[in-house]
Amino acid sequence: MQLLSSPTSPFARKVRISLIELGLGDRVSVTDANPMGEDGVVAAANPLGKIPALLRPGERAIFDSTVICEYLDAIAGGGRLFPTPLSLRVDALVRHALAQGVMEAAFSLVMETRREEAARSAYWMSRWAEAIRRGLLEMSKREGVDPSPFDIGWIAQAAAVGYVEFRLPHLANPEGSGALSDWWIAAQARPSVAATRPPG
Ligand SMILES: N[C@@H](CCC(=O)N[C@@H](CS)C(=O)NCC(=O)O)C(=O)O
Repeated sequence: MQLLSSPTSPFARKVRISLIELGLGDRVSVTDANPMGEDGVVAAANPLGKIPALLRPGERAIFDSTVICEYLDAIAGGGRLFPTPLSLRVDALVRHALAQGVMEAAFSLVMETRREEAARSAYWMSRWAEAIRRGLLEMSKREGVDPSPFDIGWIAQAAAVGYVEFRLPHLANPEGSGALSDWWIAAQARPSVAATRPPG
């Protein structure tokens, strides 16, 4: 299988961390693909034109990042990233939803700041920045400085926090988020998180 990815995409990082956590690194090759490129490679795999996408020989490609992670969890035996007991599953999925929302707001904000100044929406930029601030504060309220198992919620949280730190460092440590900084220091010591750091 082949993962269309990029070293800076937080959504792709979520999948790359999952691959390592599940021990599936040797079943999937990771290929850099530019969703903004004109070569049509990404759109051929995902009509939405987004990465990550997982190409499977002779079978339909899988997107988006959450579906890929659920598929990988299943082929690794199931129940590790997406726990089966309902209360654990819902807890992991809500943490995942929070982190995914922070990634989406952060990605939108980064893309908006790349537009010409006159074309930018101050309203949306401030709304996304607020969502990131509240999202990080909510993460810092959650228990899990030593999260075990490292489920899909913690994996997404690592990808989200890492992306904000990488692209929007001025938003990365809102006042009152000290517990999240502690969590992030511990999370970065995991081989899966360390190996997928964005470049630079
Ligand atoms: N919901 C998707 C989001 C993926 C996404 O937005 N990827 C970005 C790269 S970080 C992308 O390909 N954007 C291209 C676009 O929005 O046209 C997922 O979780 O996989």
